[in-house]
Order: sequence, then structure tokens, then C-alpha cells
Amino acid sequence: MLAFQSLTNSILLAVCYASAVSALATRNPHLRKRDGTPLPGFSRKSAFQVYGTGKAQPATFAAQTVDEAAKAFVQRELSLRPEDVTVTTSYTEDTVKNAYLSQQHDGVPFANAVANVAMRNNKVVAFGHSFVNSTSIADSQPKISQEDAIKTAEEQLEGTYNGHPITLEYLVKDDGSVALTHVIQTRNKEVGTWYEGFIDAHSGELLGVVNFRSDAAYHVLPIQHQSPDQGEFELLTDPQDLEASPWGWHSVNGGPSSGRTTGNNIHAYVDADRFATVEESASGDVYDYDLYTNTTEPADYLNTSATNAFYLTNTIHDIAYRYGFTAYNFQKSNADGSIGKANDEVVVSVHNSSGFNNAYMYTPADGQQGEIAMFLWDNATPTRDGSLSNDILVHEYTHGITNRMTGGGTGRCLQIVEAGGMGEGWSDALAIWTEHQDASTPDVGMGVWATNNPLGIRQFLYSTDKAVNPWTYHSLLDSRMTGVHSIGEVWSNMLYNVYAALVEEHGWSATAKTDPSGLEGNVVWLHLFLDALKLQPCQAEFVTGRAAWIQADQNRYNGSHKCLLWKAFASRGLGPLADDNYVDDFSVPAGCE
Ligand SMILES: *[C@@H]1O[C@H](CO)[C@@H](O)[C@H](O)[C@H]1NC(C)=O
Ligand SMILES: *[C@@H]1O[C@H](CO)[C@@H](O)[C@H](O)[C@H]1NC(C)=O
Ligand SMILES: *[C@@H]1O[C@H](CO)[C@@H](O)[C@H](O)[C@H]1NC(C)=O
Ligand SMILES: *[C@@H]1O[C@H](CO)[C@@H](O)[C@H](O)[C@H]1NC(C)=O
Ligand SMILES: *[C@@H]1O[C@H](CO)[C@@H](O)[C@H](O)[C@H]1NC(C)=O
Ligand SMILES: [Ca+2]
Ligand SMILES: [Zn+2]
Repeated sequence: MLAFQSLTNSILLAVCYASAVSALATRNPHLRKRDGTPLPGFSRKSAFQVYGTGKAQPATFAAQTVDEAAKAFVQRELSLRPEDVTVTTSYTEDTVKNAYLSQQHDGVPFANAVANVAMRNNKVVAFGHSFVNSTSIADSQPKISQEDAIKTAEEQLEGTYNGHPITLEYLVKDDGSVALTHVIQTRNKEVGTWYEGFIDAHSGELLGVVNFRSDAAYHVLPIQHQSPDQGEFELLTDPQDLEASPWGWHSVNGGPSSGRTTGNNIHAYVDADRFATVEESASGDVYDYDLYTNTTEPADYLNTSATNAFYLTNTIHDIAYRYGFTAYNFQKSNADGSIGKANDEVVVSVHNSSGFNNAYMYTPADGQQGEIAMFLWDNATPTRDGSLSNDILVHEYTHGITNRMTGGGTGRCLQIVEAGGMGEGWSDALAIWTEHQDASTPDVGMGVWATNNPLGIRQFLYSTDKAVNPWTYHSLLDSRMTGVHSIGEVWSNMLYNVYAALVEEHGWSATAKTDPSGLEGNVVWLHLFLDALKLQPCQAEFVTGRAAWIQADQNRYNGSHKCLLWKAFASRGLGPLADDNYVDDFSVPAGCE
């Protein structure tokens, strides 16, 4: 078990639904076959007008039913014959009457030439439409049979026809011409798709697809914000990185979505009840629990906490995966190609009642589930919640990364005190890496919000300035070094100095979390971080850890950052002459002066 802080130290947008009727003219770029081939979307921009208190209508209007009035209005506005307009549905709410209409030709309705009219006090208050004046309309008699259209739909949409009655509808194409289509629903319960395909009833081609599934969305504190006082909660749509989590965050090996905060990488649940995962709040994977405010008690925003913990730990899985945590990692299935044993996703206990003012992670060997316990912090009022403190979540999951990557997945290689201290240091360092929003390298603390203390839970802020953070290699002998967390402060601050030097020299990439291919300083830093874990020996020490970073740079970048790394480590006493006697060496190797 690795605690977040030593126990003695107890001082302590609109949502993008890919829905059937979208006002967006652009097509959904996520609509693809499983091999990545794009599918034709379904959308047509509508003209829309609102009329304030209302647009006056002829005297007859008042006596008409909602449907009659709306139909007559649309006919008048667009100079259409009665047989060209049909009311699809209508209803009255409070004082507003709403009608939805579609264009029609030869008795066949249009799928994507539609209108909506809102009426109030016998006036029209809003009107939207995507009707067309087309001179090229396909014949209303189909040439392709329904059976053939089903075959095409099933093949193209990689699912099975669900038996829903097939309709014949006109579909306006991008060029304004109008095709006659068979409309067929297909589902694939294994991969979680439900589509409606528009198959050209003359050519047999798939012309359009409606996706009934909403994108995954999570009401969370985005990872770059350390804690709720540092940024706003947002409803993030599809934050999963499909390169790192090819089945998303709720499916195992392409199986159906769990519909809950459980999946291939993470099982986030409440306290000790492993069945108490949070359920999606609407269709699709939508976890929109907007329950937190800075005066709410944690029990009243539990679902927000579990959603945030689920999002955050999955995101760290995805980032680490991109940078090489693909062996001995934590996944239920390794069918994505991960090396090692499966059935070891991380289970995260949110609002864990076994403690306060801390958090911890268990990392058994590859093949056994990791466990994270997130506590409440009751030294502030109202009580603060570790599951909303992104730095604490990253810190905990990173224990899993370092314990698994050092020594080949045994979970036994960061056991001596110095190695355990480095473990704490890596965890803080990676948390800070996720928080940068530009190339600046400010002084930064850990657990500042959770403890409601500007210094957070460490003795100094992390800093390149020795006046702010004085720790050097020799500090390991300091009387203030009372355990792994203090040792971790020294290591983490060295790594922060390395980070600052790399970013100063090579710039900063805003896309580093999902794109590890750049040569910017923050990208290089995270590559070296993970590469070095694989290289370093079991029970690493500062000296061997530093040697692993320099070797990692040789392996990946031909040693092009060698002198920069030496200088940064040496600035904190870990130069080439530093050895196990903890004497600071501020020199650099010949050739790097
Ligand atoms: C079709 O064109 C006529 C003449 O320009 C116009 O009055 C009418 O509103 C148009 N109808 C539609 C559906 O755009
Ligand atoms: C707290 O988390 C631990 C670690 O995963 C778990 O074993 C335990 O059941 C959780 N709840 C309580 C009340 O201890
Ligand atoms: C939290 O989620 C559960 C389902 O997982 C639901 O039953 C409950 O109503 C939600 N609570 C709130 C306050 O939304
Ligand atoms: C809570 O948030 C409000 C508005 O967002 C802010 O004005 C207030 O200072 C905050 N209170 C605390 C205790 O952080
Ligand atoms: C490293 O050197 C090799 C051979 O000299 C070269 O092919 C490669 O592109 C270099 N890589 C980098 C990152 O500089
Ligand atoms: Ca594993
Ligand atoms: Zn820790």
C-alpha cells in the first residue's frame, strides 16, 4: 500500500449528441465502420427565424387546429401545394403549440426536408425548415427490393436488421437532388451500435446513416485542472483515446457497453460495495451528474465524484499507454495487444470510508487487480473530496505505473525506502505534468485544495528556484527526511527541474496527452519517464534512476538531450560523482560544461 501522504504528517457547449436531427451542417467525423472507413452521415442545415411576440397570421388561423394552422403557414411561406406538406407530429405545452412537418412528393415523405413551427397567441413565434425546391426528384417507385436493401444495410453497417418496419422516404443529397430510399434499422449488440441506413431504392447505394447512439460524455473536472478551485467542471464528450482504449472506457474487448463506471481499464465504485458503480444518466454513455458546488457536502455529489475518478484514472491509463505502458499494465482484456496478464483492471473505491485525509493504491503483480482507495478530507469545511482532486488521482494511479514497469510487472521492485521514495516522487511529478497548460513552469504544490493549505501536503512547493525549494541529493540525509514522502519530494523536484530545462529548450506541445510523436520538451520528458522505468533495476535508487533517464535518452533520441539532462540533475547535486554516500556533486561530465 502506498499512501498519498505519510500518516504521521497529518497536518495537514453544448453537448454533442450525434442525434437523429442535427442542426449542424457538418457530418459527424466519428461515424465510421470498425475498420475506420467513414460512413455517410445525415444532416441538413435548417433556416430558422424567431419572431419575438409573434408574426401575425390571417384571421382563419385562430379557428384552425394546430396541425391545420402549421401546415397552412408552411404552405404560404414556402409557396407549396397542400400535397407537398405533411404534419409529422404536434403538441401543446403551456402556452406554446409546436408542430413538426416534412416535405412530401408523390405521397412519399422526405427524411431530411423537415420543418418546425411554434405558435403562441394565434401568432407564429418560431419557424425552422430545410425544405427544398428540387427539380431532380427520383421516381417514387422503388427498383431495388427491401430484401436487397436489408443485405446492403447489414453489410455496410456491420449489424443485423432489427425487424423495425421498413419505410420508403425521400432523402435530399448534398447536391440538392433527391433520392428515393428504403430506411432500415440495424443493430450490433456486441459492439454497441444502432443505426438507421438510407439505401437508395434505385441504385442500392448506402446514402445516409443516422446514429441513435449518443457519444460518451462525462461531467468532470478536466485533467489539466488540479482541483475544483483551479478550473470549471465541464461535460466532456468522448474524452477516451481510442488508440489507447480501442473499445472505449465501458466495453471489454469490443463487448457491449457496461452502461456504468466500469470497463476494461477501471472499475470505479462507491466505498466498499463493488456493485455500486454509477450508471449512465441517459441513453448512450452519458454521465452528466452536475452535483458539485463548493458548499455542497460530498455525500450529495457522490455520482460526480465517481464519474470524475473514473474519467481521470482512465485518462491516465490512456496517456501512459500512449507513452509505452503496454506491458504488465492494468486491463481486463489484453486483446488490444498489451503484453502480460489480463484481468487486472484497477478498482477505484470512491468516498472510501476506511480513512480520511489521504488516499492509497495497492499494486500487486501483473494479473491481479490494482486497488485505489480515495478518501474524504475532513480538515476543511465543507469536507473536501479526494476524488475531485485530480492531482491525488493521478498520483495514485502512477504508483501502479511505476510499480509495474520497474522490474517487469512483479510489483516488488520499489520496496526499499529510497525506491519507495522515488515512487512518491514519480507520482507527484506525473500529476504536475498533466496540469501544465502552456510552456510556463510555475512553482506548484500537491494536495493544496484537499488540505486547504497553500503549501499542500509537501514541505515545499516544487520549483526550479532553490530559494523556494532547496532540496538536493544530499538532503536525503536531512533530519526532515522522515520517510518515503520526503524522499519523494527531492526526486520529484529533480524531475521538475529536468522538465523545466527540456521545455525551455524544446518548447511545449499542447497535444502531448494524446500525441507522443513530437520532439517538444514535455513529450520528451514523458517518454524518458516511462522508458527509464523499464530500464532501471529493481529497487532503484537516485543514482540508478538518473542513469536510466540518460540511457533512455540515448535509446530513443540518440542522446541528444544528454547534457541537458546531466545539467538538470547536477543542479540538484546528482552529478556524475554522486554515489551512495549522498554527497552532492554539481559537476557535469566532460563535454557538457
Ligand atoms: C422555392 O422557390 C420559390 C420561388 O423562389 C420560393 O418562393 C419558395 O419559398 C421556395 N421554396 C422552398 C421550399 O425553398
Ligand atoms: C476501501 O478501499 C479498499 C481498497 O480497495 C477496499 O478494499 C475497501 O473495501 C474499501 N472500503 C472500505 C470501507 O474499506
Ligand atoms: C446516482 O446514480 C445512481 C445510479 O447509478 C442513481 O440511481 C442515483 O439517482 C444517482 N444520484 C443522483 C443524485 O443523481
Ligand atoms: C465558492 O464559489 C463562489 C462562486 O463560484 C465563490 O465566490 C466563493 O468564493 C467560493 N467559496 C469558497 C469557500 O471557495
Ligand atoms: C539516431 O541515429 C540513427 C542512426 O545514426 C538515425 O537513423 C536516427 O534517425 C537518429 N534518431 C534521432 C531521434 O535522432
Ligand atoms: Ca496486466
Ligand atoms: Zn503516494
